Amino acid sequence: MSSDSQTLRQFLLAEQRQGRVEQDMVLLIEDIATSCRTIAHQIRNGAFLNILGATETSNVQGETQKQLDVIANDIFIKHCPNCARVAALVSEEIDDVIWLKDAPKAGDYLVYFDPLDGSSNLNVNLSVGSIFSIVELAEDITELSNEAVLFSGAKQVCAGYSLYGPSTSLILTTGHGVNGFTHKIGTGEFNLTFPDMRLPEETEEFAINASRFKKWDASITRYVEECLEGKDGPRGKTFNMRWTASMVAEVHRILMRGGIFLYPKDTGNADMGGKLRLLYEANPMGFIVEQAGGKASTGIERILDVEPTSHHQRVSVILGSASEVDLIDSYYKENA
Ligand code: AHM
Ligand code: MG
Repeated sequence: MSSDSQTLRQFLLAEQRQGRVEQDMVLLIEDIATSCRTIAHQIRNGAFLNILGATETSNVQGETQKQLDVIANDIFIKHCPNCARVAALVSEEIDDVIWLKDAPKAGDYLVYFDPLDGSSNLNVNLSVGSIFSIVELAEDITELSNEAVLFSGAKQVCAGYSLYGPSTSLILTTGHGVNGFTHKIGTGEFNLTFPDMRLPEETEEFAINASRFKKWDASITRYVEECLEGKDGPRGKTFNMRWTASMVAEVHRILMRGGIFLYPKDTGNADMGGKLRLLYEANPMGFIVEQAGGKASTGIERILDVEPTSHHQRVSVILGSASEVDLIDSYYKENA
């Protein structure tokens, strides 16, 4: 990839000329990209700014917030309202929906985000990321409630994430495939470095937190055991395993070289409905993975078809290479 590849703005304006994205969406994506660049800067200087530790507050999920969770959240909240069509913000770190308009109209945008995912990795200097999802309202909203933002992932018009790894990436879909950008040190631009990302159909790599194996249901247990049996088992091939405890890093690896990521509902998290949140973690990642040719399922249904019942709802997540997701879905059918 040449060092003068398209900037994010050039890419988005070309998409706009093809009628694939509206001008207001271009502005909103650019504001999100600015948020991610700013968050990356804070993370990379976190040790000097003394902001890598925890706060004394908890979020609505009952999790202790890291200082950078709060800083990243503030950065998203500062930049996203620049676009005049943003009607509401839904953040992992904020209990209630933040309404920016008194009377949201059809065509306005709802922005859902996890400002800093995997933040338990911060103080050990491992990868973290930001995840976002955008829904365009099909109808006016008359009552400003938390319930008014409950739309299935199939309604998303844009989703993406930024990975704060050795370099800062921005991965984006507006429903026309997936494109990856890298933050260029020096110019400060995001440049298109991974056009039209496609994830391989077949894989020999899976990612799951294996410390929870006693809590898994029969379908997940069977899948993982068969992978571990390797060449002599029913899969007839050797599998590799990875777990970074950062969903953004896992999804990025899977987009780049295939694989499957599992954070299923199990007996340890069933009372909450799972671990990962539907509206700002599972839905955007599901949209991206599908747009790259993969699949995303709860085991029972396509993640993007789950009808949400609350804005911080959690869900079982199985996503990645299509054939592996299909196989796990078939185990759930057999065990139903
Ligand atoms: P967070 O949003 O509170 O950071 O939690 C989500 C993260 C995911 O990035 C990751 O896949 C998972 O939690 C790791 O969980 P565990 O620590 O149970 O392995
Ligand atoms: Mg998260």
